[in-house]
Amino acid sequence: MSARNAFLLLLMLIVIFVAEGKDDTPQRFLLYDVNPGEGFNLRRDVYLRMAVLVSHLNALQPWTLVLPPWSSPYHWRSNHLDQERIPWFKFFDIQSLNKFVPVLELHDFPNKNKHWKIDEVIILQHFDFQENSLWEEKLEYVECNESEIYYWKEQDNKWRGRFWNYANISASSVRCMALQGLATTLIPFLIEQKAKAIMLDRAEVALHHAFGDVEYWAARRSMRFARNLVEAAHLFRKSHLNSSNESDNTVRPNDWKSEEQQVDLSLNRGGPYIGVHLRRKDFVTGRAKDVPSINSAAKQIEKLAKKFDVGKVFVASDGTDKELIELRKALSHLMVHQFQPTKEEVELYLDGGVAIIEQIICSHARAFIGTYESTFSFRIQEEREIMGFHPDTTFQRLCGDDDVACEQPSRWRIQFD
Ligand SMILES: Nc1nc2c(ncn2[C@@H]2O[C@H](COP(=O)(O)OP(=O)(O)O)[C@@H](O)[C@H]2O)c(=O)[nH]1
Ligand SMILES: [Mg+2]
Repeated sequence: MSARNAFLLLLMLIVIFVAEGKDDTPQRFLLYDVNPGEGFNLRRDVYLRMAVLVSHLNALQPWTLVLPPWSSPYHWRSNHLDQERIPWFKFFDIQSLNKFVPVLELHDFPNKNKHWKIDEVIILQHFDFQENSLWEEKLEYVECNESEIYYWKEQDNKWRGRFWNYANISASSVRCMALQGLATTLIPFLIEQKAKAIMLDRAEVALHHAFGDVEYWAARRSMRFARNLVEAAHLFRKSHLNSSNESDNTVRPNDWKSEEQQVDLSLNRGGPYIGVHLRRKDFVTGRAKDVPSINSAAKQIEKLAKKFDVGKVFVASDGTDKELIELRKALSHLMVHQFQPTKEEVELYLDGGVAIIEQIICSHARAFIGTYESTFSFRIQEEREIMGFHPDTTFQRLCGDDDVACEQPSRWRIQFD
């Protein structure tokens, strides 16, 4: 071998060595899932808890958060559509999420011949309730609550389970852990594990690290919606509600990281309409005291329209056609608008996307009124906080028919650094 070739060989070996050396701290992956009964908007809240957890983990080791595909929560009613295993990009701006913590769609999670392997599944559960015990952060391995285990071991010694309705995912181990604490309470445990890919199931058991602080809001601000949904909402605002970011004074930078706290808290920002979220279905029976009749809702909406001096109302609702016809009748003095997608639009946006378009339109209104304890309404309030609306225009809710006291929503105000 010539001296030159020997030198090149040496150089190559050094390059390989250095590249290998970088792998000393291998990439680790956090996957998660939520109680199947939980709806879309609570799931978005659980995402924030996991994203903040991964952000803290990343200060110690390189971790990536794997985005759990969406599968038909029971509220998605377009049964003719396949609404299983929906990737996040259908609803959210992945690049924007990535600017808070590294995220990966499940289909991009490393696999072998289209088989995905998770090293460890940890099913979180609550500690048994003990009267008079002081609250302290704690976690320990426990026996699985029979009712909460969705996993089984097959003959190949691998665990199968729901896994977001994918058949080609398995886990090497499944254990249950009782947790009383914050998502970040799990950090020492997660760091200590040797497993490369860990999944937390029932992740909603873990609480927010610090609900409502600057970091929470940074994660929340990174949850920008998919561009086509934003555009559909903007088109609707323009053509039906005389509303645009320019005329409403709600222009925002493309990158949430360069967003600044809005200082114009005038009551006149937003489009010239009232945004209403009228949650019906299970809320009508489940929370009868706190949810108004259609007639009472109409009276409350009318009052608000008068107060803000607007003649238009945008109604987002999961109510029946009959309920909405009744509402329109009772609001005959006002122009009532709903987002009524064509068949093609539903196919394109899916039920989840349609709901998001309605949320965006509500969030841009001069004033918003939501439904008591609906996470769908909460997410609209947050969106309005991010845009810097006056809190008096945001934290309002429809009151039950006989609820004279009618407590208004807590004002979870945005925090910027
Ligand atoms: N399109 C549309 N869907 C809604 C509306 N309100 C509720 N839904 C649907 O019902 C689900 C409600 O569940 P969830 O997100 O858990 O919110 P919550 O139950 O109100 O706290 C939403 O995810 C939507 O699919 C609405 O105003 N418009
Ligand atoms: Mg729900």
